[in-house]
Amino acid sequence: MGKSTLLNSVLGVKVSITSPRPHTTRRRVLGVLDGDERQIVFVDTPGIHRPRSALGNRMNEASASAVDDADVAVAVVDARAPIGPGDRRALRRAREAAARTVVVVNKIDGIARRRVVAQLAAVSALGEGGADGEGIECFPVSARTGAGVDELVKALSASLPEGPRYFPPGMVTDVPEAFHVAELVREQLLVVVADELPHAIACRVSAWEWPYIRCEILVERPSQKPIVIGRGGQVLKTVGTAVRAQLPPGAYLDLFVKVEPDWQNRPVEIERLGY
Ligand SMILES: Nc1nc2c(ncn2[C@@H]2O[C@H](COP(=O)(O)OP(=O)(O)O)[C@@H](O)[C@H]2O)c(=O)[nH]1
Ligand SMILES: [Mg+2]
Repeated sequence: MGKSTLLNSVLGVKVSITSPRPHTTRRRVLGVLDGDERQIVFVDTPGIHRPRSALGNRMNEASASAVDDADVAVAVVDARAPIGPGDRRALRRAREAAARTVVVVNKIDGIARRRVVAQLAAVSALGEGGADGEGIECFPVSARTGAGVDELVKALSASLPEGPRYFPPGMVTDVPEAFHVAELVREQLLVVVADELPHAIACRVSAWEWPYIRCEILVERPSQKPIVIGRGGQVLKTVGTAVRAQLPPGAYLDLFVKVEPDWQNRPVEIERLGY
């Protein structure tokens, strides 16, 4: 849907990883947008889905509590796909929980204007007959190109209640650097091996003595290990190169693959991973 892409676009910095796979984001990620006048805190979430593991439950809890805490819930729907039961559920949940809900119709790049208009109308129709009798405010956006993002931020900014500046100047996210690097590794693994291992992978930085960074890649079964390593270590090489390109120059990234049976259902493991 593009929630994480949208957060990065709003901030102008990559704080949350993205991928075509659903459920890529596994924890709440804060993004702090500091203006002269006000600070806006955006909260990226995994999104609500049907959980299949302890991790899935935890991801749903993180999403639900983020909506409960928000002044405005921003529901993101895809301009290119029909609005489905999942969209409706998420929207209903947001309207119940948050003081105000707006809908972003994302991915308007590269599609005909009339399709965007039709999707905006479809979203508006969802609001009709709602218990509060109010319509739904919609914003056509491309998180990828940035089209419509300024308008969205301006509208959100204008509608937020006054409050304290929660974060110090210069703080862009609450995500620790080591977690972010582990996420960059997972993001690249999703590019290379996601077809074989959609949800089996987790990453954790286990040593950080700049410029040396050791990152462990957890898989669930021994049979998955060679897939992640690749023939002659090719997968790890490709992943390492792509991640290093996003780190400050000089970083030395050491990748290890470890079997951690059923980590997705072990609360202690989920906690240690920072999810
Ligand atoms: N064409 C296009 N693709 C987008 C846009 N926003 C996100 N995507 C792609 O949609 C996929 C899902 O994005 P992501 O931000 O990870 O979605 P999330 O799961 O909702 O956080 C990724 O492949 C993104 O590159 C957009 O505005 N236009
Ligand atoms: Mg995401």
